[in-house]
Amino acid sequence: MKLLSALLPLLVSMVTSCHGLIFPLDCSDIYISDDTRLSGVYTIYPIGATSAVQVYCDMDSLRGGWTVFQRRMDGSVNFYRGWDQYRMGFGTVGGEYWLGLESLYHLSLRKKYELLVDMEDFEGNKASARYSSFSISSESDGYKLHLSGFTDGGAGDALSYHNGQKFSTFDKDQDASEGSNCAVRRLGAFWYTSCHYANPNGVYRWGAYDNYSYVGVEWSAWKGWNYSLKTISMMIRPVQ
Ligand SMILES: [Ca+2]
Repeated sequence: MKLLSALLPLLVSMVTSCHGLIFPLDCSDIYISDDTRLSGVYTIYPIGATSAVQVYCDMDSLRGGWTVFQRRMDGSVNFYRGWDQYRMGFGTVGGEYWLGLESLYHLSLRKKYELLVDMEDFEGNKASARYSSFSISSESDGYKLHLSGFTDGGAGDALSYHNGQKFSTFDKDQDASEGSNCAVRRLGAFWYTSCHYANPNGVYRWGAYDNYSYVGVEWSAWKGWNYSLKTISMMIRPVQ
């Protein structure tokens, strides 16, 4: 009995320290527990032990540990979807997907994150944009975007224009464009202002196009508004 009471605090501290390992909140918890892990699909628990959700972890970019919440790569998944889908997430985690605003909000509550946006065009060029602070507010506040601290990785800053905006889908217009719905006009879903400098959830269009402008998978600061990117992924990692 005496031994047990002596061991109990030790056991409690072991269970507590293993908690991040058993129920990792994000990809950085997985990375910290074993930094030899490869990029790929893992299970995380953004809203606690009963909230298992699959996610793609980028263990390569800038030393790894990134939780990918948005990814386009081949046009295989339709991103023109409504509020409930953007709220809860959709797609194929090994391919194209959207993690979901509710998970993203809960992650924002638990840690301070930075944001990395990696992208590639159809000519094989790569570029990125990094923001030292990233969070979104609750659903009741429209999942408003908060970011700052831009660092250029060649792509330029296309997101600061969207800072402070609520998230909009074709069936929930919370943009700054009075009398029009940016999600419908730009065939996507995003933190639209009136309307966008970046449209990562737009229509997958295989490079340059000259008809029906502004609806592609765009990062205007790098390729303009009439070039749809080959790949783009948005990912977060706790600030060190
Ligand atoms: Ca509007």
